[in-house]
Amino acid sequence: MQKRSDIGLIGLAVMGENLVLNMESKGYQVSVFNRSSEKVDSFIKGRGKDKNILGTYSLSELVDSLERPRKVMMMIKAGAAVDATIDALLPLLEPGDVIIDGGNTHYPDTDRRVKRVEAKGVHYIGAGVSGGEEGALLGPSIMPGGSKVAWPLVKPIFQSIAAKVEDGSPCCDWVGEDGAGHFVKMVHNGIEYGDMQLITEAYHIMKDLLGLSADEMHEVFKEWNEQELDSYLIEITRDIMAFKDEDGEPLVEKILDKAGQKGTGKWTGITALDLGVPLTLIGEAVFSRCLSSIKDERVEASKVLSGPAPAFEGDKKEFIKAIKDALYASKIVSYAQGYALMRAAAEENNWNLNYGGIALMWRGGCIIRSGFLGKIKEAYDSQPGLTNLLLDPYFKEAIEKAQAGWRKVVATAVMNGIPTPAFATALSYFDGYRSEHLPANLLQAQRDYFGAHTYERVDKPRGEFFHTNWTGRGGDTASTTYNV
Ligand code: NBP
Repeated sequence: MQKRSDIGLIGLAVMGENLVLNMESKGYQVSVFNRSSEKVDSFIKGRGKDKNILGTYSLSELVDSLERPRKVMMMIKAGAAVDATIDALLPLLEPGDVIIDGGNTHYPDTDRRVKRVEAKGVHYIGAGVSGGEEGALLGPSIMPGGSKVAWPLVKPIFQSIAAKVEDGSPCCDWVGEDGAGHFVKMVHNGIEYGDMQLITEAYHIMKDLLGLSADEMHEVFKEWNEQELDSYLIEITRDIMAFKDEDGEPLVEKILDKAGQKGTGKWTGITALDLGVPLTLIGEAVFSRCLSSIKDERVEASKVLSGPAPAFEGDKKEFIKAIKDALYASKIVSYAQGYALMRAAAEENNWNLNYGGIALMWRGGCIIRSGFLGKIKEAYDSQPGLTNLLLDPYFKEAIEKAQAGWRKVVATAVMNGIPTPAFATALSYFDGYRSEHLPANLLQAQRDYFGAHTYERVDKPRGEFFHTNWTGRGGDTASTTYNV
């Protein structure tokens, strides 16, 4: 191992180790560094043994071991650790070198770091990496953004280690400027929250209303995974349903119903609120985890508050089909909302996002991978300026087909006291989005009544604002008209 390494990687935890092994397996020589040096030793002597991997014990040793322009990738805990590592790296690097952050960084931090690092003549790439441990080793989805001039320098490495779809296209392409890569990764994670919530709602109805056993649900998910819902998350749900604890009972039923979260769904929701985008399904998915997490409070409330006892009458097989329709239609709405968020962010930040390319990046390697994303890619490839996915002919037809079953499931769940916040909010969004008239006229009247916030009229040109002295006691002075 005489030559200098092609890339350096900092952070030998689960993601870093596996990415290094993936890169090495594709013919790249990789130098590695970890804050706690014993992890370098154990990696070099363990999984990295007899491989084209060079252990280093200081950042300067790492940097000195790299081919110019140097490429240094951080795979460490997001936040202050990333800033501290950049601080330590910058004096060691030269203009033209590249720092890459592959962690789960919040995109405004990447926006800030791109500017800071570029001011020193060094390039900066914030790359979302999805796929967990196995993806990192065998092919993750990688979403890079930041200093575009640096993309050709890292492209061969990233595209060779990324997951590939059937035709061999890599699930990695340039996303956009500044923090666009980490932004798209954040939306990916938000959509993942939504997909998971939808599956849990289907499970809840099948279990508590239809009385299906885990084995029966295993068969249902198995069948769904062979149809239009085919996806990694349906596939693992199928397998979870079949997984038995030591006593032969389904393990899933022994797991406490208290969901955790690490913040990316919350960030997606906050960004949507900031940009004024109705991202209702992901919002409900985050809040559902919050509601689940107050388990003790719910246990107490269950002793006090009552509702209908679920009782199903009808054809179970038909109803299972309707649940599939509800899940599919809601999933289309969730992706439509996620794409609307990306469009709004692109406009706000002057990013030139490639929407079809993003669908392709999510098509393989990552947690939300599915055949469905191939259809989204086709939709944006044929209409790059598509305002809303619901208006694409394929998805319009799919929703039309699923609509009756979707409505039946939401209504039945409501009547039986089974919460389906994501199915229901998706349907409300769909009904709202397809409405020429919404009751916001009354809302504007209320705002003008109590706060002189003014309103526009349907019989006057847009942009002309009126105030009415509703009670005769108010004056004619109106509040300033602006939107936040
Ligand atoms: P962790 O997120 O658990 O981070 C551990 C690594 O960060 C170790 O190498 C640790 O060094 C290093 N580190 C810490 Br903690 N503080 C540091 C500091 N101040 N300076 C330098 N290094 C520091 O590892 P991970 O699960 O492999 O994830 C790495 C990144 O990838 C994270 O941003 C994560 O959110 C993201 N990600 C994770 C997954 C996943 O499935 N796990 C998937 C996709 C993305 P030490 O050994 O000295 O403590």
